Amino acid sequence: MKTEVAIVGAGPAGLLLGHLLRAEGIACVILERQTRAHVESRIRAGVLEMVTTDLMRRLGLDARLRAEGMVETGFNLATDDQVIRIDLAALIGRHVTVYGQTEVTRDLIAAAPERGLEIVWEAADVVPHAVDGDAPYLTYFTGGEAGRIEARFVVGCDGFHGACRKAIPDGEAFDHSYPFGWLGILADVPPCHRELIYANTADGFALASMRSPTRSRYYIQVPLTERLEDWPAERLWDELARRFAPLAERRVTRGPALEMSIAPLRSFVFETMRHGRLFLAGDAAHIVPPTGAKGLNLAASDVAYLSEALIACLRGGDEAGLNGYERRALARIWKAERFSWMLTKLMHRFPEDGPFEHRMQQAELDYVAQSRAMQTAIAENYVGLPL
Ligand code: RFL
Ligand code: PHB
Repeated sequence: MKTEVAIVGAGPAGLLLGHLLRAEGIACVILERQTRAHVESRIRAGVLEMVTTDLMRRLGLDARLRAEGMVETGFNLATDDQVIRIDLAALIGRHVTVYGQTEVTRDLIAAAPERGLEIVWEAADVVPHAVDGDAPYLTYFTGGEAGRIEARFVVGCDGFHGACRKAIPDGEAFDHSYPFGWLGILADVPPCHRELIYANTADGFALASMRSPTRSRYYIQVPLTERLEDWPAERLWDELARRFAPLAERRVTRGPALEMSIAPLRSFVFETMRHGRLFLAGDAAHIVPPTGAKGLNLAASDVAYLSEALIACLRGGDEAGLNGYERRALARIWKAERFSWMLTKLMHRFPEDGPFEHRMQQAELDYVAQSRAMQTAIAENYVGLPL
């Protein structure tokens, strides 16, 4: 098979990139390791920046997002004794949209055939070859048969555990891990609060989020040693009820879990995002802890930059954009890394922290509560910095 751009991974980064390139008539193929059903059922992010919703609108693929997405004009930072509302609309005149990553992925996959975007599902053992020359190619297996795609460019959108980053010999990894994870639950029950609440409680961090007026998503901070088997849904509901009772508009409504999972928290940036004709985008190049709701949105901004650069090169022969991709992308990535790290530090209970560190968190939150400048800085970062 021959194409212009071969993309590895059909997560948000790969699918958005594929559609942005197809919109300019560029030939591309996506190789995805998993089945379509698996990709469409992964429960992950929930909060979209306007950068991300604007891309969906530009592609003309935002009909369901506009109909079903919940426009959020504010969110809350809470402690056991105060709830600080960050009024996004009043502070900066912008908003975010609650719309599941699962739904974004489904919309992009459903529109692929009509836009001529080919996705090869269950492509095993994908390996990039000859990326430092001008004839790169990918090899893979589907159903036991060997496949090969020759392309002008290869883009690794294959997530944190993907194959493409490993094909870059000379990168530098900046890595930071946190001594806890998030235990999450998704359930068809009305959320306890109209807007998201990020809470730093005596028992640890908790987040009340949602997917719709009838579907809730909650998380709590748990030690890394915690196992899912030890958390029957009722135990988690008890914990959530206790943490949110003093903070939320309504009691936490319980229901059967549609999904429960534990995700470790990590900050990671890989520099360089390019090796010859191989580029990285999204989680393949960087990870943020979910506290700032930045992961999916960074994947979207990476491919906004990269699609522009690939189009300029493939259609106009101008390589300047490709040469500048990494610098442009990293400038935005590091600011999102900083914000996610800062909000994680502010809102979680760290096992190594003592009373002094806790007073520092309280003082900072008190300052946020009183200072429009602090709230504005948080709001600007939460809705996403401009492209
Ligand atoms: P993905 O989504 O991981 O997609 C990568 C795709 O590549 C495939 N793949 C391969 N395919 C072929 N060959 C290989 N060797 C391959 N290796 C992997 C995988 O099967 C997959 O389909 O990466 P992408 O596209 O860069 O998107 C990144 C986002 O998924 C991620 O950053 C977010 O989910 C992070 N995140 C959040 N981001 C937000 O912007 N807002 C949020 O509210 C938010 N909440 C979250 C989150 C992530 C979470 N978890 C589970 C880590 C909440 C949680 C709990
Ligand atoms: C979610 O709804 O899954 C969600 C919301 C906000 C975050 C992280 C996850 O910061």
